Parts: sequence; C-alpha cells; structure tokens
Amino acid sequence: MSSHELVIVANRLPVDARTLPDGATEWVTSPGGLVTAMESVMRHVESGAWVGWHGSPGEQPEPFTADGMSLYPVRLDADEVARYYEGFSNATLWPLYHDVIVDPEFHRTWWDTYLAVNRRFAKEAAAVAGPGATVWVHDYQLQLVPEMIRKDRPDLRIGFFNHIPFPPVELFSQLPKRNQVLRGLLGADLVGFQREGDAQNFLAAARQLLGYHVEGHAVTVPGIGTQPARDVVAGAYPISIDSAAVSALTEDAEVRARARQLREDLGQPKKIVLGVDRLDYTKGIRHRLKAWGELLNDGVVDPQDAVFVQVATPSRERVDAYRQLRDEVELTVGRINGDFAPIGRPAISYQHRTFDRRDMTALYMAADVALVTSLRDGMNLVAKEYVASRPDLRGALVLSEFTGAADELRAAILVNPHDIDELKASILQALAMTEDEQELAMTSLRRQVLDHDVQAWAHEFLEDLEQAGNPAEPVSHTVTLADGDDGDAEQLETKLTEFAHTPRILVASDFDGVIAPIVADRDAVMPDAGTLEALTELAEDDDVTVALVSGRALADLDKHTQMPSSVVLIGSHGAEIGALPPTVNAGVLDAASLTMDETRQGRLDSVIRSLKTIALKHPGAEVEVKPTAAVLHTRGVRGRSAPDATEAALDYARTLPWATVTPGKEVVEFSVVETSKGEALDALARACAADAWLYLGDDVTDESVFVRAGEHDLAVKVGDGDTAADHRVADTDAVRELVQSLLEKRRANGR
Ligand code: ADQ
Repeated sequence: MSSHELVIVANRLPVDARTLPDGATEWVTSPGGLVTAMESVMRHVESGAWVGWHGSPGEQPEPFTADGMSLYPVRLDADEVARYYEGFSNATLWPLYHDVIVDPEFHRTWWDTYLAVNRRFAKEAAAVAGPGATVWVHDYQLQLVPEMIRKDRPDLRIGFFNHIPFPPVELFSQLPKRNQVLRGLLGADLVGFQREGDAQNFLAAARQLLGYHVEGHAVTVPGIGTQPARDVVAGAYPISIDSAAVSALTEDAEVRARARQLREDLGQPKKIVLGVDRLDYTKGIRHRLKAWGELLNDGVVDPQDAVFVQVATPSRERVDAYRQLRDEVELTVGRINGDFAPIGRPAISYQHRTFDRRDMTALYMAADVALVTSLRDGMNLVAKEYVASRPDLRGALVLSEFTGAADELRAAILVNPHDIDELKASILQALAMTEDEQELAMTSLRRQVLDHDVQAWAHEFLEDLEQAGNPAEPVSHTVTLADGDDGDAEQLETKLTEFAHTPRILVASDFDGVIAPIVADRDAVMPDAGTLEALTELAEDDDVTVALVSGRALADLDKHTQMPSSVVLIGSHGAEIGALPPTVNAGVLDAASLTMDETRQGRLDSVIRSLKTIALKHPGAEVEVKPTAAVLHTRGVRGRSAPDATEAALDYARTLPWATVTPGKEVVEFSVVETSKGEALDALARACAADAWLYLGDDVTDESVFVRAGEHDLAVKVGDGDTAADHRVADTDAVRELVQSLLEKRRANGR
C-alpha cells in the first residue's frame, strides 16, 4: 500500500470525469479555492493524496495521479448517494446546521448509510497514510471519519475542518445520533470552524451533551481503561480565496473587455446589482428578490437605470426543498420581470447555470453593488471574490450579518436580511454611495481579503494541527510471518527436536481453533481427542508443564477439556488460573497478581450492576458475568437500539480508569484484572522454571504470547493471518501431529 505524508479526505475528489469521443474517460481538475489551497500545501510535502468520491455512482476507478497528487476514488452506489449525500448530509445535517431554515428530515436508513460510507472513506484514508502522517478531513459529510481513522491508526495526526456553521447546542441536540457525531469529530486532534461562534457552539455541545471537561479551546476526551485521555483543540480558521489568482484575472485584457461588454449587453444601465449563489435556501435569494421587487414597486429604483443580475448555480436538484426553491425563485423572477421590465431589457437577469472563473470575474468587475443576503452561511466566498475583483476600489458590498465573512468584512454594509425594510434601505445606501465612500470601504475590505488568502488559511490550520497533535508512536505490529507465508517446515521440525531435548519445558496451547475446531455454538465445541491425549501424556513427565490458555472462563474450559489435575488450566485470557501441579510454584504466580482479590471483586460487582441497568434500558441486551469480567451482549437488541446500548456501555467505560474495556462485535467486555495471555504465560514459565516453552495459538489474543518468544522458545501460529510467531501450521489436525511428534521425540530421548 502507498504511504503518503499528507492525506486530504473530502466528499468529492477535485476532478470531474469527461468522456472522450473514443469512449475513454479523462479527468479534469475542477477549479475552486479548496483545490488551490491544497495544491499549495501539497507542494511542501514529499507525497500527498486525496481520498474522495469521483462523481459517478456505482463505478470504482483505479487510483490515479493529477497535479502531483495521488487521487483515491471512493465508490458510492446510487442508493448510497441518495441516502448518505442527498439524504443525511443535505436533507438532515445541512438544514439543521443552518438554523433550521427548512425542516431537517430524519430517517434511520439515511444514518445507517452515512455510517457505512464514512467507514469506507476512513478505511481508505487509513490505508494510504504513511506512518505518522497527517490526515485532513473536510466537512459535514464526513464527521465520523476522524474517530474511525484514529481507531485504526492512532499514530496519525488528524485534523477536521467544517465548512458550514456549527449550530447552537439547542438546535444540535435535535440531531438523532448527536453523540456519535460529536465523538466522531472528537477523533481529530484539531477541529476547525469558520467562526469563533461555531467553535464555541461545538465546545458547548461537547461539555453539555457528553459531559467532557472543556477549558478554553480544549476538550479533554477521557481515556477508556488503560488508554490515556486526549486533548482536542477547537478553533476558528476562516477560509478564504486564492486572492492572487483573482487579482491576476482582473489584469487580463480579455476579462476586462468582457466586463465592459456585459454592461453593454444589459443596455448600459447606470447601476448593475449582482447576486451569485448556489441555488440554496440558505442564501436568502427570496428575501433579496422580495426587496428588489418592492424597490421597483415603490418607484425608488427605476428599471431603466438599474438591472439586477442573479446568477443561481444549479444545486442538489434531487432534494425536495431545492426543487421547491427553484420553482419559487423562477416564479418570482418571472412576475417581477412581467411587472417592471422595460421592453428588450430585464429588470432581473436570471442565470441558472455555471460560469467559468473568467466570466465570473468579469461579472464582479461590472457590478456596482454585490448583494450577499444569506440567512446563514459558513463563510461565503462570493463576498470575498467580489472584493478581490475590485482593484479599482469601486463597488459596494451589502453583506448579511449571518455569514462567516461578516466577522471579517466589517467595512461592508452589514444587514439583517430577514428585515426586508432594512435590506431595502441597505440596497439604496449601496446604490447611492459616492466614489469616495466606495474607495474608503473597498480599501479596508481588500486589506482583509488580500492579507488572508486561502493558502495562508491552509498553512495556518496545518501548523496548528502540528502543535495540537499528540499521536501515539507509530504502531509497529510485529509481523514475523505475513499472511500467506507458511514458514519453513524443516526448520520447525529441527526446532521441535531441539525443544524435545530441553530439560525443563512448558507446553501451552490456546483451546478454540487450536485444539478444537471453531464452531458457531460455543457450547457444542469438540476438542481433538488425540491432541488432548498426547498433552495428558506429556504432562506425566515431571519436567514438562502443560497448560491450556483460553479466553473462556476457567469453569467452561474445564468442562470441555476434562483434563487431569496435572494439566494447568488458564481461563479468561489469563485472569483465572486453575489448580496447580506440585511442579509449579504457586507463590510466583500470586506475586504476578494476575487474579482476583477483594478490591477487584468489589469493582466487578459494581460493573455488573451498572451493565444490568444499561441492559434494562435496551431490551434484548444481556449481561454475562465471568469470574473476572462482565460482558454486555447487544446481539439480541432489536433494530438500532443495539448501537445505542454499545454507546451507553462505552460512555460508562470512560468513567472507569481501572477497567480493561474491550469492545468487540456486539459485545463490550469489562475486565477488572488487567492481564493478557502473554503475561499469564510469562508468569507460568517462571513459576515452573521452564528452560523453554512451546505455544500454539490461532487468535489475535495469542499474539501477546508470540511476541515474547525467546531464542529457545517455539511460537506456532495455527491458521492464516499476519503473526509475530516464527512458525505456522495449518489447522487442528496439524496441531495434533505436532503434539504427538513432540511426545515421541521426548520419549525417544529417554525422558
Ligand atoms: P457554498 O455554499 O458553495 O460553500 P460559497 O462560499 O459562496 O458557498 O462558495 C460558492 C463558490 O461557487 C464561489 O467560489 C462562487 O464563485 C462559485 N459559484 C457560485 N455560482 C457559480 C456559477 N454560476 N458559476 C461558477 N461558479 C459559481 C460552502 C459553505 C460556505 C463556505 C464555503 C467554503 O456553504 O459558507 O464559504 O463552503 O468553505
């Protein structure tokens, strides 16, 4: 797999597919501020990647490179686009995060798909990031990704930037699964927002909804069990535009000519008023049209003198609220034109399509007034683009106070767009501004926009991420034999002979999957009689200690193996140790404090009580009590209450610094004894004074034993998968042969 130093994760890749005449596909970079900013930061790293959707449902193109970046397309099927993108992202989150201008819709299937798609993005990002790399996740479609990546790759530095507002906690609380969303975001080291107010809303949500400690801009995410607590920083990073690129366009002779031509095409009006937006209900287009219509109706604006150009880019046309908005806007434009437009010239020139950057700049250069009347907007780049397009220091900007841009562009005419009278007055004020007034305001606005461009924004975010991150050391899972490598059978034979000749040995084995084939019903397990018999015979030798080590509870292991007392049984991953033969020094084992005492019993009782309370609230959940642990099983919980039960258990886990909490598939295990098979085997090897040990295991929990193997020890992995063991055998049959062979060799040696 590739290993990139910087990985951008966003809903869309910065490219669009174009089909060539011969049917082949060509990728065209889509222009935009984010792409420019990322290109600029990518220039400072050895190797950069971008993970995102390529825009064609159902297809899975191979990774490719563009502009020196490796692009990794993420597949989205048509129904996933409908549920994850149009549904949960744009009909649930978007309206909720924009002050519920329209009612958010909640559907549980949308959430399920959002979860699944976020997981797919996270998996891809985790796969392509190099050791200790930086990952930067963008926007509301991918809020669960930071936590998902962290689970897989704690060595990464993870940043998240939200391009849209973050709502006040009173609104955010409406979101079903709000805590999962918060936890998803808190997987990042740095969470960036457009405005300080957004960051404060997020911090308040973390404090009020999750109960986390917040100090200044930092949230402390408590650790689970032995996992340490982490600090997550939330702050404001107002995004900007590629100011230099816009300035360059304004110098372009052809663009300037186009601006002049535009005025001519519109009939040389005295004033051109401009609105540029995605056709979105957050942009306040209806309010703007209403104000303009009333100004014409009142007779204070003469349609012979002034033309209003509204560019409305098609957007999210399959989402109901957007279809409805388009109908309303077009109806209103038609009415106003019908009522007021002089023959041969519009009162409102309505453009429902996309323009290229050059045409857009020409429009900005031609406009005497720009109207930005969003009801809520993360930033609003149109306002900044307009300012950057006016090196002539002419023009006036009417700007809604509900945009992020209003925090910075204080010299604009700030307006509350809900107040139509105020909006009308602001438009008149802008139309009436003298050249001196325009120059004064524009000079101040331009200082803001030119000093803080999108490149500076990206660099600042990444620099702060560098400071904020406290990632774990790059994980080095010891892999001695990779999956597919069967090891050297001859070498295993030689080592086994050597081992058989070692004076005092410990022979230990996992149970399920090693001595007994794995079966669906844990109670129906059938151990291999031949293996158990060979082990029993080995245990008759005073210089051989035999042990079975399992995740099962001790009593369960005993029931299924029925071994004589000469064989040591170790249950619950090492936390329960059965009767010991005289060859094992019990004192050494006690000193290793692997097992229960009074304090631990008290803790276990309290865990059991709490888990039972959680189970009561989620019918179908069950609590299994083990001697050193309690387990919440959620498999029986119907529907979506299952993840909620798991969430509740994990919330509880965060309050228990002394518990070892292991979330699994539909189970969460709380152990009050902190141990592993590796620690248990280590202690046992010391307690029986073994010169060398042999261990057979098939599970990830057996790796804790394998990594401890010394020169004379024999670590044998049973079955497939990467492993730290030096040797591999195929299955339970091969295990039987190996144990029998060891018995024979030991006997042949006269022992
Ligand atoms: P948007 O809601 O898309 O972005 P905005 O910031 O205004 O809003 O950006 C729109 C961009 O599209 C501008 O660069 C504009 O020039 C361009 N555009 C609009 N109409 C066009 C047309 N017809 N043809 C060509 N280009 C057109 C979200 C948030 C914002 C936040 C940005 C960036 O909603 O609040 O500012 O992300 O973080």
